[in-house]
Amino acid sequence: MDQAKRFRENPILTPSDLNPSIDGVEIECLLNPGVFQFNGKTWLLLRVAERPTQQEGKVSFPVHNEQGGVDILSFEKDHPALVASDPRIIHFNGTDYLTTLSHLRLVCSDDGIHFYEPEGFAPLRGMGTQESFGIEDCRVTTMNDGYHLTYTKVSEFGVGVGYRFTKDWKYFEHRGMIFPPHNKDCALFESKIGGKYFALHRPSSPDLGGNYMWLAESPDLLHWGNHQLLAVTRTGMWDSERIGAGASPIRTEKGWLEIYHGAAADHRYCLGALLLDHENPARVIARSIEPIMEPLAHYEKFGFFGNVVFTNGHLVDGDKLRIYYGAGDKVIAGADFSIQEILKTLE
Ligand code: MAN
Repeated sequence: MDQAKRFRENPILTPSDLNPSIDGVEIECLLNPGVFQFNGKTWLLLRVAERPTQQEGKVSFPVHNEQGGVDILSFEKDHPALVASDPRIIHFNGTDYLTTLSHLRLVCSDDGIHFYEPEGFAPLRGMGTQESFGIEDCRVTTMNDGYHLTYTKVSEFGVGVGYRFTKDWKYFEHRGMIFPPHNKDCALFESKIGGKYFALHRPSSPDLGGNYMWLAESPDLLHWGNHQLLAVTRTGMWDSERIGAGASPIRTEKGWLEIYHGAAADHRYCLGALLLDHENPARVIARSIEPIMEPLAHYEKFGFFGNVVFTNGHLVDGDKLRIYYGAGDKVIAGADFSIQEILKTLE
């Protein structure tokens, strides 16, 4: 059952609320923000997806070049070597491309509902060959020493997990790729368990296996090992094709509560919950049978890629879980949940 209390103001941010990051492109989608608190405000680290205005008979999209600038590539729509059946991804002559280029942009708010772009905070952009198709879907994990950013690095060589660290959102330490392709949806635990760091991640093994959630541990957040399978897709259910972690697991009295996304073959993205053991997070205590949130609102059903609710950022205040999410791969929305209510569905 859908338990989300959606904000009355939804969607809270749409592409026209921001300016494109460079000349010659438009903002096509705002999606999947990381969330954190800083300087007494609520901040979102938005994924901003851009591309040039599309011309009749052509598909055009930006990519980063080796100098750190942006080139526009363009293919004829009726070219026999072009496969363009998914609005998000195309194949040309054996190479895969994304139809948009994403960067990450900071916005902040005093009330958690009305967001604006503050002065003096530069966007985060793809850098180097591993990020030539952009950076996406950043989880922001707040720890004692600062903010740990785990995000999707995309290039023609694959999709992997990147890691950057900051204390002030102005200077960033680039800590490289922590999970190589194909991997995404990496959420760090905010505290150590038994002296070790833990992360949820989602490798894909489509030929044998699937898009499953795994757990890894690390002494230093850089070197990850002892990988353990955590949860698989479920045949015949809403999460039969792919699953992946949302933001950091939430410590509750019953265990670690993880909000995750799942989709079936029809690409309808819903949210569910997993409950993991406090001491041994590789042990799943319970899992949602029904989604806790489904694409129901108009702005969730229709968009750049409709029928999507996707979250990778939240704030917890007592029993209140406030998620920010990408709706229809197009706009940003927010919703509140009661943690106790979610836990009840996991009994
Ligand atoms: C999938 C979707 C897209 C995303 C790419 C690369 O196709 O999740 O939104 O851009 O993967 O991560």
